Amino acid sequence: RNNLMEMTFRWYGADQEKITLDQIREIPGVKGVVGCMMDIPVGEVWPEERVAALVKQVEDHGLTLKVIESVNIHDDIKVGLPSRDKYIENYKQTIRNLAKYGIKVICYNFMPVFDWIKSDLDYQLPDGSKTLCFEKKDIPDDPQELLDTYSKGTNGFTLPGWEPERLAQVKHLFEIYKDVDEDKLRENLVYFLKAIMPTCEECDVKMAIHPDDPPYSMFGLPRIIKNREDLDWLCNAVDTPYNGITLCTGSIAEDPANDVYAILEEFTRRGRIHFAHVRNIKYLHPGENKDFYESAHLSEEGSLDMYRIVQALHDNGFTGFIRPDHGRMIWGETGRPGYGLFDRALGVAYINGLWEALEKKGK
Ligand code: CS2
Ligand code: MN
Repeated sequence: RNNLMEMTFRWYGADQEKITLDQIREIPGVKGVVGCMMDIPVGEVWPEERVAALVKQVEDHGLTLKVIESVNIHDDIKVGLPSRDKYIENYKQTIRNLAKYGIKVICYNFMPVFDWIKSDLDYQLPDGSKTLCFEKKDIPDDPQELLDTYSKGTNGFTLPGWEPERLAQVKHLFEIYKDVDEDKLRENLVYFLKAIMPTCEECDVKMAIHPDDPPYSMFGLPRIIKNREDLDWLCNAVDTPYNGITLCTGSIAEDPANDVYAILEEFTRRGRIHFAHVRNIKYLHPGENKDFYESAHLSEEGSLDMYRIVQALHDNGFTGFIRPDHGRMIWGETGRPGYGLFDRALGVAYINGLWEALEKKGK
């Protein structure tokens, strides 16, 4: 058994962040950053020079860049429009450009229109910290209202997957998805994956889909990566390890019907989890509805057993990349909701502690 995980930390880039690479370098156990290029419009090729410069910048700070989150998928690919082939060619070129500078895993998602959805980005916890929260009653019927709230509540930072230019056309986006049901979306995902797999194999770059957040339909839009069956379908539909998963424990557990531990065990054993997002959530009204907030990582602060989560990865031979997921805002920090420095650093320390305990117990 080869238990090698690589601890990483998401970083949005010097012009998009207050958090510096020097700060990340000082978090014990962090080996690499998970990078992105938020300024490149969805669908365009990531230029080779830009990739080279980013990798150099990260490596000059003693860190590695082997994971990208995300190279987002153009809506024309998700909808299955004829123009998708052009965007798929672009995607393949981006894969080649990334591979050339050492990128090994690309995280992406296949959610129509929106990336993750929360009702409150500044939910106040009794201990004084603030966090992301989802309460169904606070999700407006009109998605435009949600967008307006988001544009006010993000402290001037662009949220991942919520590109303002794209979402300015939210009505148009809903229009183009009107005939896309779950089956159609699945078909379009398989079309995309089959088209890019030869490039991934050639370049040794693994794709890792992020589950839908929350893992059920919102605003009548189809969602297809929600539970064990969906992940099993995905793995079988394109049966190669290059077609893999970003297992986000929070997103999966947001549907209490999902057995997050069993899912982690199964897909780690199947060699399909290339990237793990480890976070805890706290159900607000268990048994009544699916409302939750994103708690501190520590088990006792939320509803998930984080020891079992890390154990499921560890004991089943996980060798991928791992990162703490969203953190709360603590110690007066302000920043991109979910992506402050302090609480995520605490998450790293905690996950590393669990991992070390498991390692030593196993010997
Ligand atoms: C989410 C997503 O996991 C997360 O942090 O905030 O934005 C996630 O990065 C994307 O869905 C992956 O494509
Ligand atoms: Mn996640």
